[in-house]
Amino acid sequence: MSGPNTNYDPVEVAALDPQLIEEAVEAALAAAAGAASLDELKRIRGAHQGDKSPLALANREIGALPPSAKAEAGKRVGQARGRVGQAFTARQAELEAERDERILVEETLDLTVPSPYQRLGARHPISLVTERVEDIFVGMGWEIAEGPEIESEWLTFDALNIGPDHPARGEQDTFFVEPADAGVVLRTHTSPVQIRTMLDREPPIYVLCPGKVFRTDDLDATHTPVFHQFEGLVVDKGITMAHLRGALDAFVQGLFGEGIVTRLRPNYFPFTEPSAEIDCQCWVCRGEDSACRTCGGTGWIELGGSGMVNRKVLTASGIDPDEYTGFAFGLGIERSLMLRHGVADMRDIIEGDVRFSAAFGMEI
Ligand code: FA5
Repeated sequence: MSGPNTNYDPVEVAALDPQLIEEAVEAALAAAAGAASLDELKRIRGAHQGDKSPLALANREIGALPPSAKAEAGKRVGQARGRVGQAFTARQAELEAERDERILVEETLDLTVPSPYQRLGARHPISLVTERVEDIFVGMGWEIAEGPEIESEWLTFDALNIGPDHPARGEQDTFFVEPADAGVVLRTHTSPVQIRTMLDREPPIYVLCPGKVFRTDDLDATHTPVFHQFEGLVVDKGITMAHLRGALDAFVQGLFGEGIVTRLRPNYFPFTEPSAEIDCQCWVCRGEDSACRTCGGTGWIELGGSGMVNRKVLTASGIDPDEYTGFAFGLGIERSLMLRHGVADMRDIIEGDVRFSAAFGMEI
C-alpha cells in the first residue's frame, strides 16, 4: 500500500495559480457569452469544461498538494468550475429560449391563408339518373344503343312518318345545320336511333337509347333548348301494348319505388300507332293527397310518349310489319329528374353549379 504523497513538487502545480485559474474562468465566461448558437456553444464547451481544459487539469493537480493546501485549492478550483458550469448552462438556456422564440415566429401558421385544398367535384345528376335508368333496362336484358346528335332530316323525321308538313319540322322546333336545304339537323328527339337500330340489326330488338337532343325552345323553368331523352324500342314477334305497359311499370318501380304503376292515355305520335302518353303514379302521395305538391293532387305525373311502332316505320326500317310488332317510348330526363327530386326550375339543372350537383350525393 502506498502512503500519502509527501514528495510534491511546487513547480508542477503551477496550474493551481489563482491568477491562472481566474484567467481560465474569464476566458470560459467570455467564450460562453460569445457563443452565437447552440452548436457553437457545444463546440467550445469541451475546451473550457472538458477533461483537458485548464480547470480540469488544475483539479487533477490538487491531489499532488500537501494536505494543508488541498482544501483551499479545492475550494478555489471548485468555485471556478462552478462559475464556468453555470455560465455555460445559463448561456445554453438563453440560446434555447432564442431558438424556441425563432421557431415560433418562423413556423407560425397563418390560418387565414387560402387553402390549396381543391373541393371535390360532383357528378351531374343527369349522368346519375341516366346511368340508373340504363341499369334498370340492362337488368332486364336490354342493350344500350347510341346515335349521332347531328342527324339526317330523313332519319329524324321522314323515316318516322313525320311528313314534310308536320309542325315538328318547322323552323320553330328544329335547329337546321347550314346550309338549311342540306337535310341535316340537330336531332330533336332520340327516335332516329330507333331507325338506325332497326336498319342495323335483325329482330329481336330490345334497346334503350339515351342521348342529348335539341329544340328551338326558349330557356325557362320547364324548357331548355338542349335536353336529354331516353328512347326505348322493342321489336319482336307478338309484342303488344301489354308488353309496353309491363316494361314501363318495371321501369318506374326501379326508379321511383316498389308498387308504383303507370297508366297510358291516348295521344298521337306519327311514328306510333296507337300512341299513348305515359303517366306515372305519384310516388309521393300515391294518389292519396289532394294537396300533394308533386302531382298537384291528381295522383299522376306525366312522363313522356309511347306507343306501338307504326307499320310505316317498321317498313321504312326494313322490317316486315306482318311478322314483327314493336313498342317504343321516349321520356325527358330533365323532367324525370325534376319530378324525382322536386327540382322546381330546370335552369338549376343546366347551369352547372357544382353545389347543385353535390346535393345529389356522390355516386360512382
Ligand atoms: C318525343 O320526343 C317523342 N320522340 C317521344 C316518343 C318516343 C313517343 C317513342 C312515342 C314513341 P315529346 O316531344 O313529347 O316526344 O318529348 C318527350 C319528352 O321530352 C317530354 O315528355 C319532355 O319530358 C321532354 N321535353 C320535350 N321538350 C323539352 C324541353 N324543351 N326541355 C326539356 N324537356 C323537354
